[in-house]
Amino acid sequence: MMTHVNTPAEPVFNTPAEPVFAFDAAIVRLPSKSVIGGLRAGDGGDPAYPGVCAEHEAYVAALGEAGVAVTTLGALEAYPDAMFVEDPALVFCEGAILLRPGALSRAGEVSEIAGVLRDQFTTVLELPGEGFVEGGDVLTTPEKVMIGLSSRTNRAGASALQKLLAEFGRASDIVETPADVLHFKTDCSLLDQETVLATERLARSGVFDGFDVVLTPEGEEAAANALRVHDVVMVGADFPRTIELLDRRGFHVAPLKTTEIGKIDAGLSCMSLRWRREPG
Ligand code: CIR
Repeated sequence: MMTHVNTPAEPVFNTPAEPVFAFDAAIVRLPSKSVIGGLRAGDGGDPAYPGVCAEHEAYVAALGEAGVAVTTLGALEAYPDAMFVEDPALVFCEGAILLRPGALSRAGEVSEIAGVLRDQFTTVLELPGEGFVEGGDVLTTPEKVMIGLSSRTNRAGASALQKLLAEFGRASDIVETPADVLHFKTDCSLLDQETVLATERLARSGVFDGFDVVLTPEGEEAAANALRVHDVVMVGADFPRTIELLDRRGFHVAPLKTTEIGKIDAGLSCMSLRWRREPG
């Protein structure tokens, strides 16, 4: 007699048809005056509010020029870091995920962004359990999602996130962020389907084996948080050697000022949540 054994179904993972940087929608939030008191590890002085606003405005314009429809949310004075909307949530074409920031002062940003995500996405999942994840620690590549452990993202949060990503059909790996680096993506960004821009300290961990890795020049580590949108790579304007390097490799570089937001450890990816709404 034959016995039929039911084996548990393996999750089926998506291979996105579109490049992961072919965004057509984004959410940003205006800076609050309280941004001058934003979290920071160093002591480079407070950012100037008008300068932060100018940097944000140029960034939103650049997203628009790259073909992205931008939804702009109002400033939140109660949350100095709330303009960095990348951290309290994740967005994919399959849906959104509400996270739990590891920075206590940022916890309330999640409920502040939940409403617009519920308006814009049919599926909005919530990170279960008590672990922490911030979006700055999550890099989406064509093959998988990389979740970096950091002072803002712990293993419990990362494991809980992996299960939610599997519901979206997305494979993921938990990886390490270098010591004393705020977020995983502080030190890396995707330049194209198989190329990353990364700091030497992150790349030497081997986390990007299999990728073509472009290293940030020494002293320009903060340039690693660049942002590819369609055919444009937005790079901090204060990093001339990185700009030249990417230009020589044939990338279409758009330099954007990040001097003021850099004083509170922020870069170009942090200021938006980006996704592809329409199938290509
Ligand atoms: C913070 O420390 O949370 C903010 N001052 C900077 C957040 C930067 N976010 C990001 O890189 N995704």
